[in-house]
This record gives sequence, C-alpha cells and structure tokens, in this order.
Amino acid sequence: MRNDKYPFTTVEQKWRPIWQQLDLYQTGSDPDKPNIYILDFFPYPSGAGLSVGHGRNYVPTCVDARFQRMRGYNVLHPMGWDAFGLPAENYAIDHAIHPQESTRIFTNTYRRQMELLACSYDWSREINSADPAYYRWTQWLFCLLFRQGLAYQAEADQWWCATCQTILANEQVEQGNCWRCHQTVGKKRLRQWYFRITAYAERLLADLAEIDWPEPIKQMQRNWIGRSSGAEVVFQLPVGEAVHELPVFTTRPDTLFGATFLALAPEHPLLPAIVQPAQATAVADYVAASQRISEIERMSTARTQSGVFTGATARHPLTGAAVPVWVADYVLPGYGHGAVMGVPAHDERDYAFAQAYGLPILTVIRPEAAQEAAREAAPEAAREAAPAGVTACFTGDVCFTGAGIMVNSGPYTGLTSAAGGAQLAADLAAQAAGGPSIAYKMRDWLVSRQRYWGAPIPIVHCPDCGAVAVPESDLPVLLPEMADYAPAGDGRSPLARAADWLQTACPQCGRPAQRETDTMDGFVCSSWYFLRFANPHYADGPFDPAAVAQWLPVDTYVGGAEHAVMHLLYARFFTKALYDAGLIDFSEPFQQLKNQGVLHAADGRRMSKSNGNVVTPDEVIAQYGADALRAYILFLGPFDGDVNWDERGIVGVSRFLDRFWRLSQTAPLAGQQADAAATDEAFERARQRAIQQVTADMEQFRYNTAVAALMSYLNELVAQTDVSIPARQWQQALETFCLLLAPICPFIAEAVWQERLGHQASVHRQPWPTFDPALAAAETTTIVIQVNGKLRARLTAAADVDEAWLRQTAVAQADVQRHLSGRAIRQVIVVPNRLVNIVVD
Ligand code: ANZ
Ligand code: ZN
Repeated sequence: MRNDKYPFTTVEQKWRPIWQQLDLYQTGSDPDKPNIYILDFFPYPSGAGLSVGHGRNYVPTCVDARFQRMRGYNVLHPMGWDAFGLPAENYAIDHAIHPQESTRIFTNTYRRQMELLACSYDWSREINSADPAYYRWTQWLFCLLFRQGLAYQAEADQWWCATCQTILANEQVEQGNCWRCHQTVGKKRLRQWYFRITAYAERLLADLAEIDWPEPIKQMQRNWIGRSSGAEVVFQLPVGEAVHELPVFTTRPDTLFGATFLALAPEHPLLPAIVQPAQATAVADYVAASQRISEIERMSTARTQSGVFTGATARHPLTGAAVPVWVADYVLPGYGHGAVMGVPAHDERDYAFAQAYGLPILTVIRPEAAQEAAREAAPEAAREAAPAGVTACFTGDVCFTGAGIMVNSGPYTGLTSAAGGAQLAADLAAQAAGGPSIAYKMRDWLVSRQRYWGAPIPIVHCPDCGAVAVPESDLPVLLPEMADYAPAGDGRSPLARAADWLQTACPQCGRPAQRETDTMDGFVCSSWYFLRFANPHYADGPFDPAAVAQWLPVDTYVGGAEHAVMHLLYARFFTKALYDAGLIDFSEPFQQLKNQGVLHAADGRRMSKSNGNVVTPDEVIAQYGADALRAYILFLGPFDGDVNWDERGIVGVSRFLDRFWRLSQTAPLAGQQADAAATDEAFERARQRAIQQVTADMEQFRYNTAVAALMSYLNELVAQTDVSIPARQWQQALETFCLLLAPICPFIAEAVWQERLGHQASVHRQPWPTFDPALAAAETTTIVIQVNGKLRARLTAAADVDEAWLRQTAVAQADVQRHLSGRAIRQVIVVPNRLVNIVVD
C-alpha cells in the first residue's frame, strides 16, 4: 500500500541538516520571555558509549526543553563533559594512548549519539572539564577556598586503593571496596588536601527544607551528614607532671555517672603521650593490628570488642573518681573527639567491652515505672515496642539502653533522662568541663589524588613560605606533557616525575620551590560546572555574574539517584562557599531535582558490557528511527520508575507512528473539499481534551501517559475517517497532533507539519497549543433511545448524567412521543452512557 509506513530514515536525513542550519536549539535570549534552565547531570564519558539506558535521562529533559521552548520560555539546555578522572586514564594506559585522546574519542561518541537521539542541546555551550580553559577556573576556585581557609592540608590515614593506586574519599569506599575497581581497599598515612565541607554541615542540613528534591535523596543527605546532638564532657588526665584534657562526645550526658572507663581510638593523637611504660608494647601491637581492619568491621556490634589498657587514669569531672583509659578499635578517629566515655550499663558495645575486661557496670538509668511494669507483664511485647537499639539489651537487666529516670546520679537522681541530661550539660559548661555539643558523621572532603589525569592543585610549596596559592595571572597550571603517566606504585603522584615542571619559583618570595604534585578529584570539576554554562566562553572569571544572575539557580536538574551524596552534596557546598564569598546571590544550586528510574536490560540486569546485554541507541534508531526510540523510552513506564527494556514494545510504538503517518496522508485537508458543514463538536472536544491531557502530563514529567494520551487521540481520529468531518477541522486536528507530538517525536511532527499541512516554519518554533477548559471538560455521549427495542431517537447528554433525568428526557423527545401514542409505559431500561429502551404495551 502506498504511504503505508513512516519512512523515518528519509525524514531524519532530510530534517537534521535543516534544523542545524536553523540553529533550532540555540539558547533563548528574548528579554520579554521568562528563562528556564534545564540540566542533565554532567556525564562522565566512558569508552562504552551510550546505551538506550542513558536515554532515560536525556530524552525526558530534551522533551521538557522542547516543551518549554514552545511554551514561550528562553531555554538553557546545555551539555558538557566531566572528562577528568580514573576511567579515562585507565583506558588510556591499557590502550597505550594519551588520556587527552581517549577523552576526545569518548566525547565524540557521546555527542554523536546524543545528536542521533535528537537531544536538543545548545552545542555552542559545550564545555569539557579537562580543557585548560575550564580547569583554569577550577584551579581559581581552589585558590579561593584556600584563601578562605576552606582548603587545607592534613596528614591522616586514608583509604588507599592499591589497584587504582590512589587515595579515595570515604564516599568512594563501598563496603570496604573501591567504587571504581571494586577491589578491597587499605589504609595509608599521607598528607592530603581537604575541603572543609564540615563547616557547612548545619546549613547543608537546614537548607534541604528550601528545595524541591525527592525526599529519599534529602534523607540520604541527612543520614550522610549524620547530625547527633548531645554533650561534650572533658576529663582531666594527669600523666606525670602534665594534666591533659580529654574531651569525649556523648549523646547521653544523662549517663555520665555511669561512666566507668574511657576508650580512645587507636589513632588518637594523645595516645603516645599517656601510655605507661608497662603497657607500651601491648598498646603499640594493638594499634598496628587495628590498622588492618575496616571501619565498618570496627563499628560492627556483632564483633567481639577488643582493647588494651593504656595504664593511664582520668578523673571523673563530677565525682572525681578514677576512670581507667583504654584504647579500643570500636572507637573511630573521625567522629566526635575520637574518644568515648564507656557506660556499660547503658550502651551495648560498652557493655560487651566491660564484660570482656571485667570493668565495673554501674546502673544510673532506670526505666520509667510504666515502662518497667509493661516489661514485667509482657517482656516480648516490650522488646518489640522498644526504640531501635534497645531491644537487644532488654533481655538482661544489666544493660538498659533506653531513656528513663536517673538513679545513682548525685543531685540529678530522680530526673528524667531528657531533663537531667540537659541540666548536666549546662552545668558542665558552667564548670568549663564541656557543655552541649553537636557531632556530625560527615568528614571533610578529601580532594587530592595521586593520579595524572586531573586538574593540578595550584599550590607551590616553598621552604620558607609554606603552601602558597598560584596567583591568578599564572593560571592555569597546565598538566605537564608526560610520556609515562602511569602511577609508580609508591603512593606519589606521577607529576612528581615531571622534573622541569616540578621546579618553580615561590610566588611570594621568589626563591626556588616545588609545585604540588597531586591532582584534584574529578568531583571538584563537577561541583561548579552548572555556573559555567550560563556563559561558557567567559574569560574574566569562572562564571559570568550577569549571565548567572539571569539563569541560575538551575530550575530542573535531572540525573540518577546514585549521586545522592557525592556530587549533589559537593555542588551544594560549593554554591554556599561562593555565596559566602559574595560571588553569587543564591545558596542552593538546584531548585528542583528529579531522579529518572533505571532502564535495565531485557533480562532485568544492569545494562553493561560485562553482562553482554547492552542495547545501543545506534542499533535501535537504525531499525525503528529516533522518534520511535524516544517515544518508547518515555512510554516504558513512569519517569522515575525502574523498567526493563523490551524489544517488542518498540514495535507497538512504531506502529503508532505508522498509523499517524498514514492518517496524515489520507485525511481530507483544508481546501480539498467544500467546507460548508457545521463544526462537529465531539471531534473538537476530543482535540481540546488531548491538549488538556498532554499539557498536564508534560508539566508533571508524566511522559508515559502523555504518549498514551496521544495514542488514544489518534484512535479517536482514525475512527472518524468514515464520518464526514469538515476539512478545516481535520486540518486543525492534525496540526494539534503535530504540536503535541513535536517534543516527543520531533521528526515525524516536523515532516507532517511542513510537508503535509503546508507550513513554512518549523513545528518546533510554534507556540504550544492552548485549550478551553470548559470545552475540554464537558464530555458528552450520544444516547440511543428505543421504543420496544426499535431505534426512535438520539440524544446528546453529558457523560454519566443522572439516570432519572435521562429517563424523563428520553420519554419527552418528540420522536419518542410519536411512537408512544398514548400507550402505557411498562418499563424504562437504562444502560448508562449508551441507551434508553422504553417498553410499552
Ligand atoms: C556515652 C554513652 C552512653 C553513649 C550511652 C551512648 C549510650 P551517635 O548516636 O551515632 O551519634 N561515640 C562517640 N564518639 C565515638 C567515636 N569516635 N567512635 C565510636 N563511638 C563513639 O553515637 C554517639 C555515641 O557513640 C556517643 O554517646 C558515644 O557513646 C559513642 F548509654 O557516650 B555515647
Ligand atoms: Zn616562599
């Protein structure tokens, strides 16, 4: 049959160059229009290229960008590359090419595939974080943080991945394994660079209330920041002539009278100063052994607690009692003060520890009377009703971890945990022995990497001046050209081998000095890129203040939920630091965040090269066309739901496009027939309803139902082909269909719009169609009226109209009355929305 199938290849080949010429996706700049910034997460181009799974991210944002352009917004929808980092470098080493080259190959593939998908990016704004014109400003921002005291160097035990030969941030260690190569990581003591993100902990928490983000992501950030409120308690620790102060953090100041020992982390800085000679060997051995186990293991309550006595004894700040000081690996160095007061009667781990080493167990909290009664009456039920963490300790009477009434606590005896704890913290503050305090689980962000493929940290180490920031006029500090950039395996950056590059003059005193050889974690580059897009070619700073004022914060940010804590927290931190520096006037970068669901392979597993189940957009587009792939990716399921790829599904979607194509070729259009007929209201109502529905769906990112609505509208249109509808109405219906379809299936919509409906300008430059809510809402049905089963009249009524009304109105029809001719009505049968049958004698 002629025109049977939508000829997607011809259509795509025809329109791609025309659109390019028109520069259809150029960022809008009409001062009379509102601005909207729609952004995808900065992708990290890898050697594998894009799979259709990536389309789950890029197609919806493209549809939104196209929709908003039609709605009259200036749209900023840019794309760029997070190009520094380990995978590009590892690939380059394996394939013996330069990472510059591997990055170029990868980004070219990504760009080509995105264009194949008809992603509507403004490519004139493309950025690349490995480009000196970009990383110059990453370095500039590092210097800014350094000057503000937010970037500092410190020596610490760090996660070290022996496979990747680099330090990892805490966030990059997943269950004791490297996030990239999945090998077990170890610890190494090194001098590293940090960003002081902990200074922003409170604001990073509080400002979550201001932003429109998915609740699970907010919760992950809250957990990651891990705020605990409690008290600091300072113990005096006399050793020989000296008296050391040993602060601990506790969430339970109400248990202070029950503290029978102190435990220090093996890494505690005070440890060497307090260990008594008789204990020195045992402590040293213990400390060495603890370095071989991960923090997760150390914190596990399932593990047998271990520790060694240091020989030192502290003084209890309130009772003056002697409290032995131990070292124990369940105490972590990075949390609170790296030391705990052990309260065996009310903390599980302390209890296990005291049991193991025969330390005294002193009860200072009793359950409240009601709690106790319930426990005696029904121990099982009480255990279930107990707060988390309390359950295990309900079995014995020795360790009670809940809140209750203070006992054996001097003047505080009889108070509740809450009241007594607060009072106690206040009293400690008055005695300068501690006070109310807050602890955060979050640590400072470790940003230095001992790898080649990153932005060099712009610092010079001078023997006289120390660490000096490279002045702005000397930026960028270019990555030196190196033939061999593989890690040497000694924990030092390959840049240390670039002898000429390494030697420089101190920017402050001019004497010989050495460059910092570590490079920055790739997450530094991606913490500010969204600012650069506002004017990516700006030469006077990292971002153009005027353009940033115009476009930011980002209105809609779309990407995977796996970035809940790293990128999304770092970008918020950067934005706040820039706000504090007076460089921008907003402190949250992404007003609205959306997480797309994951598109798995047909077998339900993750699409990956190693699983051999990757479906590429290239192969699908070759077979079905870009429009079918786009519509299918959207139609698969709700935007934020996880779905599996199903090849059969795309067949259904391409049939839908074929039907639309066929209809557009055969429908009678304006000028082709006499157009005297009156407007068909049902036909018009269907059009109004389609606009209403698709508009609402587009606004809500409900793209699956938008496609479904278009499918059902098409069914309605096809069903009308044998009924005489005025040609001008056909023209209008097909125009509307093209407009509604344009953001989703840009090619077919353009082809029908221009080639068939006779328009001269691109469908993508048209305003979004509007609807009349009253018209769209007033849905009616045609009701058949029978007398003794014979059709006598038709009635148009609002859908789901009242049955009694329908009965009366049916009987009252003139045509019906004629056939009743005075006979008695025995029965009136009503089939809602369909028919009324009047039975007479
Ligand atoms: C005494 C105490 C008594 C505690 C009691 C609990 C119950 P969250 O809730 O996670 O903030 N702690 C403090 N610093 C620590 C460190 N560096 N490593 C391991 N544990 C540490 O936990 C706070 C509690 O964890 C603190 O309160 C402290 O033990 C312990 F009946 O102090 B608690
Ligand atoms: Zn100097």
